[in-house]
Amino acid sequence: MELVLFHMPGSRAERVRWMLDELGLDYRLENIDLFKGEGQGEAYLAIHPLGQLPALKVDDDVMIESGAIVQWLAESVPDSGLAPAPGEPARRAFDQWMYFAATSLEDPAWEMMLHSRILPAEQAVADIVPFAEQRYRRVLGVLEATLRDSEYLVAGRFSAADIMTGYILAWFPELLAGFPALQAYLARLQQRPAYPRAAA
Ligand SMILES: N[C@@H](CCC(=O)N[C@@H](CS)C(=O)NCC(=O)O)C(=O)O
Repeated sequence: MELVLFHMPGSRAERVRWMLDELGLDYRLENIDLFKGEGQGEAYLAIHPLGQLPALKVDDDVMIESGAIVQWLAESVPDSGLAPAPGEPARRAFDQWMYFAATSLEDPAWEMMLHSRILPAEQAVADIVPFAEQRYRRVLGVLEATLRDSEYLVAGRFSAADIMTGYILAWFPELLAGFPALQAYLARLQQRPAYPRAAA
């Protein structure tokens, strides 16, 4: 199976790179510089119709959406234990935290990111940031309570749900002050050899 990951350091493609490295799979990186507009070039739009990262080419097929890709990769190596099989009791928690990371956690974090660090001043709406931060802190509280008694989100062992979550937590490490279980959790994830060091 030939795998090509369309990637830029720091982008959501890091989730996929992290999973590929956890699984020890061979792949090629194709760098797309979003800041130079390469995402919206004709060549890349033929790969990803929104011009976003990541995209993973699997032989002649292309898959988009970081969460779906990470999950599919974990399931394609069942012995990895990085995704409980459908039907296993732990699968409920797995599905829950995968979606939680991609929606409840990522949405407010992305609003903060867009309006405080990415959009040019004339497009950024500064008033969005404190409200998004408030929502983000509530979500962090939920994760903190879950991780107080458990090293990882699903059945006490590392899984794709931790990749989805840890990648977002690394965007604003300063907001983890006051959430000691989350600080320890992120540090634990960052110690893994496969953790993508450019993600922060
Ligand atoms: N839900 C998508 C979001 C992809 C996404 O927004 N990627 C960003 C980079 S982290 C991007 O490509 N932004 C450029 C754009 O939207 O034009 C996923 O998780 O794959």
